Amino acid sequence: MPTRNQHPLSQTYSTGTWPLRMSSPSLQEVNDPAANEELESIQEETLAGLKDMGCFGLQVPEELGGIGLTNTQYARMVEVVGMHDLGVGIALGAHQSIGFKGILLFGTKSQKEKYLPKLATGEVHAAFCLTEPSSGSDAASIQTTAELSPCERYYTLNGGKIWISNGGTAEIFTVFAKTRVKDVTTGEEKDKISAFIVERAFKGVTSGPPEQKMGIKCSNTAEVHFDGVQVPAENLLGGRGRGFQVAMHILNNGRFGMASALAGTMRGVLRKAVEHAANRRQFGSALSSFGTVQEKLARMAMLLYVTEAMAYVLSANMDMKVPDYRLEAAISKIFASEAAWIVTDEAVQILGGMGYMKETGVEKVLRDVRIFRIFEGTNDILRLFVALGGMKHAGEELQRLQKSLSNPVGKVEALCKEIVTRAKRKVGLPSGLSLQGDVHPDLEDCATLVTKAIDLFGEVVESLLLKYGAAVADQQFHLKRVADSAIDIYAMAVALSRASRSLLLKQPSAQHEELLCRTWCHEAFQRVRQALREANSLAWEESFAGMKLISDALVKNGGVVAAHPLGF
Ligand code: MYA
Repeated sequence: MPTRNQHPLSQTYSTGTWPLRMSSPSLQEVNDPAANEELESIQEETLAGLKDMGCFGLQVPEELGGIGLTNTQYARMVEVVGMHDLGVGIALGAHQSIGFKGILLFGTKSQKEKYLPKLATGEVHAAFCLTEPSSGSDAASIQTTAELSPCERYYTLNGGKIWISNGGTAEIFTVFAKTRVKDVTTGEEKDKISAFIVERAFKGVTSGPPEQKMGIKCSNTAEVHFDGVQVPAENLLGGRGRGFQVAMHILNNGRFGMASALAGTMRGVLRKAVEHAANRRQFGSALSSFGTVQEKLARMAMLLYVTEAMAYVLSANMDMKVPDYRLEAAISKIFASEAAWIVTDEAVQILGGMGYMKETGVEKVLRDVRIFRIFEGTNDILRLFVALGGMKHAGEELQRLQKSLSNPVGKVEALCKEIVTRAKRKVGLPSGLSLQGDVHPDLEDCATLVTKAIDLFGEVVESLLLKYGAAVADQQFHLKRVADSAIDIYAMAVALSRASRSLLLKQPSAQHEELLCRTWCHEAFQRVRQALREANSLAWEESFAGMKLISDALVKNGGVVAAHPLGF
């Protein structure tokens, strides 16, 4: 049996011609992650090498100076970066994954021609400016304003942005600000967000010193201020009042790179953990012979397997121009960032004292990966987005049923139907809910588990919708569990698709992949069952109510309420 599972790109997807300029030495040869961290910036040699290879314009069309990679090729590229240095990944990602992505997606011909060539070569860098002191997860609440001049030739931009990746180094910013917009039907004026391309060269743009961070230290993070900045009206991006949609679209579109970058990270640390477990002897045996270590390694391998499957299903769907991939993008971001945290933490544990030492390089990765659960939409807010995004669909279906039937008995399985259907696109499985017959016969037991999980999921979503109606949006204890189930079901579906394909293609690692998939699906099914039980049972209602009271008491007391066990 092969010991290494194959990369999902190896046979499944054709990457076409690989347009990256490969004359330069490899990133691993040039880049020194420890030196970058010490410097708190990226070494010149690395930056020059990345520019030479075309890494600053990976998805910019060739005619505009980039190398025009597909999403799948981009994902494969950032996987390599993620394996070697996440800080470099963030600098590159903040530049093109979100920094100038708006120009690429929504820019006019002249905006693209003006800005993209210099950005694609890395001559100038870009940043995405959304977050403000009073506006983090609540992106719609930004306070920065952009007022149109009476002559309508420019907007005056005022406000401040915080924690902006590349904020201190970028020359070009995508900035979100409130603008007054007249409703065409009512004539009423309202504040609506608009997006702008802002140059550092414009008078009134300043940035703060680099923030001192826990990890990804070589990537620059800084405040950016706009003080009466006159932005030409032609620098409006995506239409007046369309900024929220522009921001969401950029974020959805950028999230796919996270899963692949973190898959690279996991591969790197898993290799170190395996090497140590195989070579380190205690009590007369290699660590790898002990059950507790075996369980860790197996779980790490499964998490990597699923993350890779999610990353490349998503990029493939995007390449196939699937119009709406926001749920998959959110799920992939949540899953990958949590998987990377667990895998890296377990690698530190397997490495023991060595894992805690700087020289091994894993403690740095642990610090680097922590931010991924926070930025680009915290996993908490994205869980609500996944649960509500799916339930909205299900709720509409239920309303439709309620209108057409006096007694709505139809099962509301819309979210899962949608998720599973999407997971199956491009991985060789036809659309439709039934997984039976779509998967390799050797994995039918797993397919049965996925369909059972979907049935359970549908029943619980229906029950919650009937119980709470629109107020379900406020039931965050329940929504978290609904999202957890959706994520696990999606993870089962992509693992099943990947392993089925591998078996169908008789890949050398197919038997190993079958094992990864089966073990994953059996565990995930139990988790789904448990999470759904929690979301829909009286016993857990009591527990939720208890947790709410505990939290309220802590907040009221300004900290811990229980007396110290020693009484003083
Ligand atoms: S950048 C900062 C990141 N910030 C965020 O991600 C903010 C998180 N907040 C949100 O996403 C939103 O505010 C939420 C909406 C989701 C909470 N796609 O009433 P609503 C629609 C499409 O629910 P809110 C950073 O961290 C929705 O359907 N549409 O809105 C950089 C509705 O439409 P309609 C969406 O309650 C880090 C409308 O909007 C989405 O305000 C650096 C209003 O919805 C969506 N997602 O809350 C990273 N969400 O009215 C570097 C909502 O029609 C990159 N809507 O029904 C690293 C890259 C990796 C490495 C690469 C290496 C090279």
